[in-house]
Amino acid sequence: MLDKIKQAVLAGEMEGIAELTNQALAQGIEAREILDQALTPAMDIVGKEYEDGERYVPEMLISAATMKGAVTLLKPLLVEAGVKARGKLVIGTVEGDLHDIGKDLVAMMVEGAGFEVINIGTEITAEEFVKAVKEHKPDIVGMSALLTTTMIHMPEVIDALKQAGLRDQVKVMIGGAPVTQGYADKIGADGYAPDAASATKLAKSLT
Ligand code: B1M
Repeated sequence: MLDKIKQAVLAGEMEGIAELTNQALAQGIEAREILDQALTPAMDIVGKEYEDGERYVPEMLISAATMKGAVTLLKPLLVEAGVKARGKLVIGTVEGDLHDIGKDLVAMMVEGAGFEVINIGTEITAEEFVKAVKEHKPDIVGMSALLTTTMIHMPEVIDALKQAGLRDQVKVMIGGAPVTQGYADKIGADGYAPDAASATKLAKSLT
């Protein structure tokens, strides 16, 4: 059954995943086992295949959505069993930028890795990032930018976090097509990831 669930995520079988997950639970398989032995290993493979160029973005999105379908069913049971999220990520696209496909992919993959993810959307100003950090108290704040004209807002968010006295309490990770490791170093972010699979690894390493 666990292997069936793993294969369903790999194949992106969104329609069948809820039934399979419910069948597994009915057979007495624990939510934690489904997460650790089927869903997480499947997403690890998806991430690896994407990094190796064997899987493309749409296929990764479908697998991530399939995993999300199972996680939604398991979440209340995991909470009940006291399984803590691995960490909390607040993620948004910076001011003036409405690109969200990559950001949502990162959000889904990081959620798949066991994080609680609060996706605050697009065109998020520095003040709104600070407000979200105050409200949700995440371990990591993630910023995405797809335009050379909007990535310049990333250091403004870092400055606003400093001004609010919050910079020591959160790690900052950034990404998006025009963003580089050099830029992350320059603006004092804690990490940069070039794609969703690496973003998941980075989030794990930052918590
Ligand atoms: Co826009 N656009 N766009 N666009 N668009 C680009 C980015 C562009 C490169 C196209 C081009 O000219 N060749 C160009 C930017 C040029 C530049 O600044 N260097 C561009 C432009 C100019 C514009 C407009 C200004 C066009 C216009 O109106 N004149 C306009 C701006 C609107 C605005 O934001 N204010 C605009 C609008 C749009 C659409 C609305 C039509 C649409 C967005 C739809 C949406 O997102 N809901 C759109 C799209 C689709 C694109 C392209 C074609 C695709 C972007 C995408 O979704 N890629 C893009 C060209 C391209 O990239 N080929 C382009 C797929 C996605 C999975 O990859 O977003 O890179 P990506 O995310 C990756 C990584 O970057 C990383 O992981 C993701 C997954 O692997 N990553 C992170 C992303 N965020 C991360 C955060 C992390 C870590 C990793 O940590 C927090």
